[in-house]
Amino acid sequence: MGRMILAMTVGLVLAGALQARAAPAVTNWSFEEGTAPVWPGYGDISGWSHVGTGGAGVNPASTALGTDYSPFLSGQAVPEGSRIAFQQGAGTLSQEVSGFTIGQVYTLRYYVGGRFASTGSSPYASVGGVTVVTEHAKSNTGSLAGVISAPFVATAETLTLTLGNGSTYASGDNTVLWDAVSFTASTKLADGGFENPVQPSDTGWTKFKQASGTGGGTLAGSLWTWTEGAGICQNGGAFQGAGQSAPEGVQHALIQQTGSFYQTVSGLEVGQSYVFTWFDAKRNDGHSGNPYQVLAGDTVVFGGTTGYAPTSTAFESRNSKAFVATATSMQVKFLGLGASGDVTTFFDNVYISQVPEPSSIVVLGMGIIGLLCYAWRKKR
Ligand SMILES: [Ca+2]
Ligand SMILES: [Ca+2]
Repeated sequence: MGRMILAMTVGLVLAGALQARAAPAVTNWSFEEGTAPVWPGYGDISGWSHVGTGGAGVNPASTALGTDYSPFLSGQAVPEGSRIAFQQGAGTLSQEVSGFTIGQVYTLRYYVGGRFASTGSSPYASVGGVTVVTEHAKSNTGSLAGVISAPFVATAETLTLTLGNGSTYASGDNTVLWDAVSFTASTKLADGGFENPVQPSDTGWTKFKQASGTGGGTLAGSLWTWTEGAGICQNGGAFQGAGQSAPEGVQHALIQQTGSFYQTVSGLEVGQSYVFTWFDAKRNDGHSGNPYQVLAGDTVVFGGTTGYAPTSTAFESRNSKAFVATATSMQVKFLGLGASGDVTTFFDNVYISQVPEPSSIVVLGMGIIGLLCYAWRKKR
């Protein structure tokens, strides 16, 4: 009975958090506003300030008439609407964004791309001066890629959003492409930071517990269900010979081999798209990462068929594919796939976020229906 009330309470808390909070709006978020760009596209970007060594502007979708109408987009599809922004050389695009709730967690989402396959750029993003997407290499890989930032806590109602291009991975004309820049309010899952229950804080082998029984701590009272080699460990314990601190709090989860941990997430809106975000790292001391999947219900939303094994001992931000809620409650499961050996992956800070562009999914759905109608007509 107590467990049932607890589960209902968790559901209610999530229901309020997931559905009630509006996300702050980014001005000209998809670069569709302002005067039509003139070839090759250099010019002001409505709502955004540009500072940098090179030019910036807007490119529309290619006309695909054999003319390189949008030289920076270079034939790639526009992810949202019919225009993208480009930024050439090191510098920033920025604007003030209002409407944040102080203390609320948000994630930043956008599409990012490069101009040429043979040369690279170095995109990154910050909010309120805090880096939320670290500088990384980007070239033209055929399409712009969706990026979801690490969750961050709003420290003011108005924060500066900066889309930057550095020089670490730059080559050639160092062009980065942007589209569909938006924020979404995020909700930490119940015990999403694995700080509960507190593991013993004395030394070595007592500072963790696995469902298989190993370790001196306990998993009793956790809002996750644990199996086999999955469990919780505290900073400074036996799994952290070289001192890998949890990115949130002082504890994180771990999975060895085929262990798993899962819980039911309540308060979902049927038909709405969501993503999970979290941090992972491989165990230190020369051990390999354990390949794992993340499942929403029965659907694999991260890791593919063979799983993903982290190769870094530093915690890094990951996100699932977007999935559509088919019920108001769905199970999320982190599942280890390591068949044998001392393979261990760490996890921390699991969040769920609404995908803020349901209109694009509706359009895609209509597109598929349109194609089916076309095929049906053609067949007749
Ligand atoms: Ca756009
Ligand atoms: Ca933690």
